[in-house]
Amino acid sequence: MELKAVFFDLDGVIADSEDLHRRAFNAAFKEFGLAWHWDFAIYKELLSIAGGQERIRHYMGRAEPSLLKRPDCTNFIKAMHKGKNQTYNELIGREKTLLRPGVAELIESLQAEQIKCVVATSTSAENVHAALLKGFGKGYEKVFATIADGDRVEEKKPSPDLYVWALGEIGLPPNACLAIEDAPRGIEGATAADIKAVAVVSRYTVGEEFPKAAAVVDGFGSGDKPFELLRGSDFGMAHVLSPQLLKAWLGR
Ligand code: XBP
Repeated sequence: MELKAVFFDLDGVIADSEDLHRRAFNAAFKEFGLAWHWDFAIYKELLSIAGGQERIRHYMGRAEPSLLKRPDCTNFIKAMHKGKNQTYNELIGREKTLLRPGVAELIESLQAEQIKCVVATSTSAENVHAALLKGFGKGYEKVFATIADGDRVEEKKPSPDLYVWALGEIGLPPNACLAIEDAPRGIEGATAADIKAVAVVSRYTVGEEFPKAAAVVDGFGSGDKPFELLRGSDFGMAHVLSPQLLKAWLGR
């Protein structure tokens, strides 16, 4: 089947933003009087839980389970997450660039071939808006055929729901699409929706296993900084993610 659409995860794939989320979570914990601190190692582990509110609830269960019994626990988590998002927005504003090197070039070359670009992320709508606005400017909605954010579905990744929702929006079968993810649970979500997926590892997922990925690389690659192929075939092509290479991976 011909490649008609490419799904991009947001945090870790389009944007190098996961550490900003981490710092924003820590600021919210402080603001809400919690002596919690998520360092790199803890956050790496917690990234297996998709969604900010889900991640807070999960950690609460292990760090301070009595809080889960508070009658206003859900609202407490919601308020903390809201505070976290405000800080995240401020942190984004201070960044020079948020996009991972090479992603804008890949999106441009896909569009030149009329291949749709889609965002598929567990992240909440307001944070998706903030990140894409920073990355692509006011016209970001025109860059993507559709944006599947975490508020669209009940079950986030590794559930296939986001992907299934997005397939419905663009009206394409899964075998005409390829997903780019940086984390195993993202690859799970895409493949559970029958979409072939490749991993572009990020700073938080280096060294992880991606058993279901068709290929694994360490970045998008560019002329002066080609990606390293960690698994799969490059079909003899240059180590830069290009429509040709994505088509070759889909074809396998
Ligand atoms: C992204 C996430 C999100 C962000 C924060 O998942 O897990 O939780 O870390 O999102 P994926 P919030 O990259 O697999 O799509 O906006 O919910 O805080």
